[in-house]
Amino acid sequence: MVAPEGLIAHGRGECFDYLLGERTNHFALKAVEAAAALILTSRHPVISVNGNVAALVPEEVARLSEVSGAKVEVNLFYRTPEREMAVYEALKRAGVREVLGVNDATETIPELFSERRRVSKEGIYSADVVLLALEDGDRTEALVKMGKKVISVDLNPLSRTSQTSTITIVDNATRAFPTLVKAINSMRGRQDLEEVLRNYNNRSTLGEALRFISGRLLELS
Ligand code: PTJ
Repeated sequence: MVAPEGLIAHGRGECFDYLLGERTNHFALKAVEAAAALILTSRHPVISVNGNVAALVPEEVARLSEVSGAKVEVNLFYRTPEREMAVYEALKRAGVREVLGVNDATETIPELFSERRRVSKEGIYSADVVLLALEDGDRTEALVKMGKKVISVDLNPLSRTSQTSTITIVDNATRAFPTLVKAINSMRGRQDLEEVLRNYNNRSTLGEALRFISGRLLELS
């Protein structure tokens, strides 16, 4: 399921997780609250799944899709029929009812080239909100340029995905997905969701993450 480059991405993430203390910090919780508000007020949310996400959190993707009504789409950077099928089957085994992006990736994301462009018309192409994790910066940026709101899960607050997303959850995907499921369940029906979104500032959340890492390194040294 995972591309060799995905293993490198995973290792990079582990390094940042050490710097973050391997726990969900206050800035991640703030981003999760905003992400839950955005998903609950969205018209057509979609969870974009690559090889790393399918390997790390397939059940959590199924649960998130169930509680939020978000569609699930396979979207691979290194797309091969074998990897497509492996990710599709992992999601199905985990309980995702409908998996888009395998036989129906007929639309294209402008500004991206070759196989990375292909997306489903019912999924990412028509989504207003896309949730992704461990994702490549070019693709995140292209989705934002298409007018999508992007929620990303990324342990590195300096990555281009983190820097260009609408909401960045700086946390391990294995902790962030279950936290987001809980937040959606507890915030459903709240009247102040728009206000939560208005008060959220991703720049300052990323700044908090960097200050946390810096403070932790000083403390440890
Ligand atoms: O499966 P494909 O073909 O779509 O390929 C996926 C690739 C390899 C293209 C994709 O994962 C990738 O390129 O990722 P990057 O650009 O290396 O970025 C991955 C980001 O995720 C880095 O900033 C890592 O620090 C971060 N990361 C790694 N592990 C985790 C993580 N973030 C959250 N949770 C993790 N467990």
